[in-house]
Amino acid sequence: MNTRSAEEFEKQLRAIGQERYHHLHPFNVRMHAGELSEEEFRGWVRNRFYYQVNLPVKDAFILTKLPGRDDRRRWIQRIIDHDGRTGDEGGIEKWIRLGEAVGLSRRELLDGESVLPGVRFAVDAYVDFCRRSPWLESVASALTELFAPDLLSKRIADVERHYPWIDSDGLEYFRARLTQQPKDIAHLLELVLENATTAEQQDACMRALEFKCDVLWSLLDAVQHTYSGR
Ligand code: PQQ
Repeated sequence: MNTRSAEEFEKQLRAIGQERYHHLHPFNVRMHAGELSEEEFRGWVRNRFYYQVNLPVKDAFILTKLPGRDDRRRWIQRIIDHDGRTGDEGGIEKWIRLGEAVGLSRRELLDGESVLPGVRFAVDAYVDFCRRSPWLESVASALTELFAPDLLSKRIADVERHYPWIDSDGLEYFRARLTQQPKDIAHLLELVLENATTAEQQDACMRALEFKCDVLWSLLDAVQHTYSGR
């Protein structure tokens, strides 16, 4: 296989999202259709929190491997976006507010005891992938973010419409991501498109993105199995 042009490579990466990003998962489809019970919604928020708290951890592993100072300066912002800093609440804190809006306590979220085994396995596999893979593949695994903005805008609108029992302030996490994510996406694309210069590297990036789609899919499988009995 010859090296793809950057344009063709990006097209193929985007095609992976069209086919297997978690917007297609039946649990997500039901969320948007307003079909989730309060218990199912809480189950999702509680378990997704385990993904949220691990994002800055996997980003820290990647940070140690990025070869250049400029890229590290940009990447470190991802950790700050989630962990926050004094006077600047981060994404994890905003997710806790979402938890409170659906009736979960801060303590319940932070102790992590009720995280489902399947969710734990999937998220831990993602962190481990980012810890042990070459930086290019670890970075490529975050490319699911390419597909997130469309889903997030739709999620804000559909949750507001179908779940009036959830205080709209609880959705601040998603609103903030819509403003933070474009810079992440630009950086991811720049790193991957410019540095995957052989067909083998491009293939490895595509496999990394597929793996990450599977992580997100498995998370919803586990939540659906337990909370929706399907
Ligand atoms: N993915 C990453 C990543 O892998 O580095 C970081 C984020 C995602 C976020 O900060 C998100 O908020 C996020 N949200 C969704 C979502 O709510 O559907 C999906 C994803 C994703 O595609 O991995 C991320």
